[in-house]
Amino acid sequence: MAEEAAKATDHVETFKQLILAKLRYAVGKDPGNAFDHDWFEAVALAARDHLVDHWEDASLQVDRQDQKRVYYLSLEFLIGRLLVDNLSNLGLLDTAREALSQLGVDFEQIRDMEPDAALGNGGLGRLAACFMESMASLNIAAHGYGIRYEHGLFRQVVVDGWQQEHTETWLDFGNPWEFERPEVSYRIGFGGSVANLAGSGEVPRHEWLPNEQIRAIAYDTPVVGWRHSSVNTLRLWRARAEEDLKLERFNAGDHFGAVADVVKAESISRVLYPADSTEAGQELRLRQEFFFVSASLQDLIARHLELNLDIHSLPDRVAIQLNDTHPAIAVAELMRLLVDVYRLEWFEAWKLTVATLSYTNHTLLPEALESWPVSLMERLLPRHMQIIYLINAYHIDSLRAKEIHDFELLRSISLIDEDNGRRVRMGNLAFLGSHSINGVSSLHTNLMRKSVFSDFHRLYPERINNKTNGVTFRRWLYQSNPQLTELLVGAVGDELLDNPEATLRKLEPFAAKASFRKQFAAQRQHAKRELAELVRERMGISLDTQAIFDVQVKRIHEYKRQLLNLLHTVALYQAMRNDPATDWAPRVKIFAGKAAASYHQAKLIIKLANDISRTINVDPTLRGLLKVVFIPNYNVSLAEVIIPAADLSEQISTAGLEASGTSNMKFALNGALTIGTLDGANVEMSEQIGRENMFIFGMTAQQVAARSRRDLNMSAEVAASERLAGALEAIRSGVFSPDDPGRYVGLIDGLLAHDRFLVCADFQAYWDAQRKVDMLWRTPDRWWQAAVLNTARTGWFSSDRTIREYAKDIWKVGGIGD
Ligand code: NTF
Repeated sequence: MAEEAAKATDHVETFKQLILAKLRYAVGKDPGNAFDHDWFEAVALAARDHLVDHWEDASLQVDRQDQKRVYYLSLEFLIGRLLVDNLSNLGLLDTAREALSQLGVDFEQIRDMEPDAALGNGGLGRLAACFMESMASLNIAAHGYGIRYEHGLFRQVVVDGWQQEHTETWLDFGNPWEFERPEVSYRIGFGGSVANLAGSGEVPRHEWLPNEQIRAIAYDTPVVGWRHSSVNTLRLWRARAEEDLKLERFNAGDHFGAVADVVKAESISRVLYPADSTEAGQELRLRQEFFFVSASLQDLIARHLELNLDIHSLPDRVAIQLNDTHPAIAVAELMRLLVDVYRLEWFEAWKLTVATLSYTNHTLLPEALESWPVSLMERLLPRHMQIIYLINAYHIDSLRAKEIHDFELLRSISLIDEDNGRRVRMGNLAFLGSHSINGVSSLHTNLMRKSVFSDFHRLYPERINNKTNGVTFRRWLYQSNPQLTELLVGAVGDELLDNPEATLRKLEPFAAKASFRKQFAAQRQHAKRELAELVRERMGISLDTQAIFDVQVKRIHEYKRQLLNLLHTVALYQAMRNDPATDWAPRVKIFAGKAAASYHQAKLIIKLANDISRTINVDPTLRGLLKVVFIPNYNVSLAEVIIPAADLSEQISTAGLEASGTSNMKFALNGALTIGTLDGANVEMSEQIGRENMFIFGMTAQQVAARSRRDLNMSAEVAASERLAGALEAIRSGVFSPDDPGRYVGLIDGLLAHDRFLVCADFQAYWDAQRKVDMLWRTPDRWWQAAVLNTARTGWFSSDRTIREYAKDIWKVGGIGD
């Protein structure tokens, strides 16, 4: 014991010296004149030294063992902060904390200096980040490939209740985690023409002659697994012009013209997801997609060949996962590289392509399915357009050869949509070019088989498979909720940290122990006080931490139905006012989330939440029983504070529309009870956790489909519910918007006439479920029993489980040393 303590002291001393050295020689400061940010940088750089040591070991091991590698291509990685993540996985968190405290520096303050790496919009991007961490933890040799956006997701500022978007500037102080690799760079072409190089009678040979070339420069960030099991690489590409300056033009006095190409080239990696509703925006988005796909494919093929491997062995050594259709152009680019550059015969190249690629679908919403105008593709990627036509033609030939002549079927599986001004369907391209197509929850995968890909599914019944999403418990339990983690470890042992999937189950018997429930509730109180403090500091609103913290945080979208939650809020407000004598359970309604800049309806919903909040929070008749807050600028770091503090998790999307959801898992893991529809992964959560420990309500996906076929007019539903009618009327008539009484007339009238997301249709069921919430809250024994069971039964939703399934079923890879 004494020996261990001495060792720990040693480690602290060594780490302290490392921090001081970084502060002095890398940051150029002394402890006397260092700002908080300087300390953050020094600690990050100290941690990075440790990462690098393990990083080298890991890549040597992969090479030595000739491991098959996984490449995860994603336009988004929603990483958040890395300091605690890295320190914690390196086993250095306590060491760093102690070292800093000896230096008189507050760790929490330092931690807050790190900006979020917000290189993603929401679930899809955060899933990519969880997957990177799990792959490293499971010793799978993996690379993430994406774009190093100079500006991540916009910073949301709420002014007078309205969302404003401000440029996000995460790189302003540099990024201590990344390594710029100027020597790793590839040429990316756009436009131009295609030369036919074959003489008459020869096999056709083509060469793409782009008329625009830019450079992709690599930036590498190490991704460390739990207990530094291995360290993988996230390689993000930055766009650069071939030439920094057209000197001739500059000398001729054309100073702007001299750098015009630079601006155009570099705009590709300037900002995440430019709005794609305008023509220019659309083109930039396609440029981003091709840019990172081409750089990544060139890079991974170069690595494959460097290892002296034959190009024919690509699928034996390489698995490429396409995160949604954003990288789907990879199908055509890989074909181009194999056929035009490596001179493979077409059908051989096609076999390799399909065997190497696999594709994950993340949404069935028709407006989110990508397609590109043929004219744009022809102009920007002429050779790829030819290849897409060829893939299509060969495919249709092969079906005709099998006596499949059904015109409707051929039309629906075609890569070209002929109905809407000729467009390339990226989902169809990704499907056809992949050996595996997966959905992200059991319900979503089944709906995929029946809807978007039903015709493909008939032709290729073995290709569609399900991989239910998961989340990394390192970030979403150990790091975000250390107090709860400590309590759980105390109960079931520290095996929890290494094998939570199995160990969490051992918590079940503790649900019946009053003393444990009490401690569990005390941890929640602690987290709620921290969140309340944040809300007080940022917004000047004080919250009653004895109230139910009822939380809906996610992107603002009509299908996620924040509006349903707001209608309930208003109805509850009215009921409380009408009936002050009733013993109402006190509630705090917490909202957060960003709306796409061009999504007017979503922005109006944010305004409504703020209007409702402003009215309700000051109403003295409520005696503080109900409060509403909309916390601005939701991001990963804010989620890490909010999720541990939630009593109730709102997962109330219209059934059939939320592909999976992942915050639903994070909330349950932290012991919140879910109120939710049978949608996405909620279905599987209810199977694991037990319906009796959740508040499941509303129409099923099947009922939604049937009701939608009938009509979307809600007069009957509104007539049947006085409560709903009252809430709608209050919003419509301007009770919450006295400054502009007509503000919500359009919103409410639209809802009544055409309720696409069945908000009104599910209202009564939702109201009833909320009253069950109140009832359970009044019997704390039962509430906390259910809460403990939620945590105990969420082990299956670890992204380690998800990644193991991808590795076994799709990628056919094992871990290092397996
Ligand atoms: C999202 N899709 C889905 O909406 C979520 O339900 C799901 O949990 C995540 O993906 C992760 O699978 C998207 O963000 C997108 F872009 F596909 F619409």
